[in-house]
Amino acid sequence: MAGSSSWVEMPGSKRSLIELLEETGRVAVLYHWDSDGISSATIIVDFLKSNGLEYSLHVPRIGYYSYDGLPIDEIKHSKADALIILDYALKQHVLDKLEDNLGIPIIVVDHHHNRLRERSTYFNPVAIDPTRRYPSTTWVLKELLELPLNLPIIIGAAGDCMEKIVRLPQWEDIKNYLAEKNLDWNTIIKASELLDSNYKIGSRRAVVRAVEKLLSYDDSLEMVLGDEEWNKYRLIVEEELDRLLSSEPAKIVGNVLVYNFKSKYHLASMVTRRLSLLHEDKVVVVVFENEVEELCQIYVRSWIHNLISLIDMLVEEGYNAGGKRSVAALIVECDKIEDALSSVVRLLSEIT
Ligand SMILES: [Mn+2]
Repeated sequence: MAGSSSWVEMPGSKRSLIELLEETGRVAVLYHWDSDGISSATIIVDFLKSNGLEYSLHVPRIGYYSYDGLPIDEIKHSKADALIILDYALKQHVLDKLEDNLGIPIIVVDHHHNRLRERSTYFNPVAIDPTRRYPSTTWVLKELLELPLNLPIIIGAAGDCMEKIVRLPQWEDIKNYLAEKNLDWNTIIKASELLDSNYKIGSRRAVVRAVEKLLSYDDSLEMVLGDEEWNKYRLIVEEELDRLLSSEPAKIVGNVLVYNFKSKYHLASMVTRRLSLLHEDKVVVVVFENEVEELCQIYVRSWIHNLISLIDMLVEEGYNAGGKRSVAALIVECDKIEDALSSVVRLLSEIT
């Protein structure tokens, strides 16, 4: 694999992922609840099964990116020899605490903006070189496991990039794959939205089931699109999304549109994405309260500005923030949401 060996051999990842997995008897797989996370877990499970290795599947508390959201007891009970974390960007100090508590090695595969980790095996080409663009964690896995393009890989990329995939260098390969299989990108996006509906409805069990189902569908897009459970959830969340999208911004500050939403579903990411597509020349800020989880989040999206510096500044100010070039996300205690929003708007005025 000449193309990717330069970053595979970086500090913290001296051995290849294939070698590491092959020598681990039982692997606990912890993955992000979205379609890239589900697809990444499916790729790993496929690899583990084909190599006669055992595994267990684990999903964090939906909406949480901190130590509190991790299913520690569940992972301990799995009696795994190693934990692999997919598409789920935890801060380095959280990974340290997790590794100490579990007492097993942690392997990370990710494409989110993060600091490079020396302590455990850390496969993240974007942490090595922030100028590199990776559409999805599935794409990182494609290179690490030396896989040809397949349905889970492109569903992961569709989930994270949607119609903006055409701006990425990987689009050329995807385009050829689609032409060869006589598929179109909008249908792949639809498949990714079906997978996402499992977390949007708020069901961690559905997110676990989704991996086994996607694997059993064996590259058949028709089977994915026809899944009854996912279609049922999708209808429910689309109806709720329509309700949210009908509202006006609560506030407009220069080119920043601020929206306020409350819902029992996990729609912060999706509503922000849809709004940013409606207002491509603006920065969209969404303050979102999940009434079931008492979870408050702020999402920021821009297609024009690189939000990496915003994320760094928010972290410096002590916020639990993360994301990518085009999206920043913060989790805030609900009674401190107004202060956090002021910080976001102030910092945005500095970078935009
Ligand atoms: Mn991802």
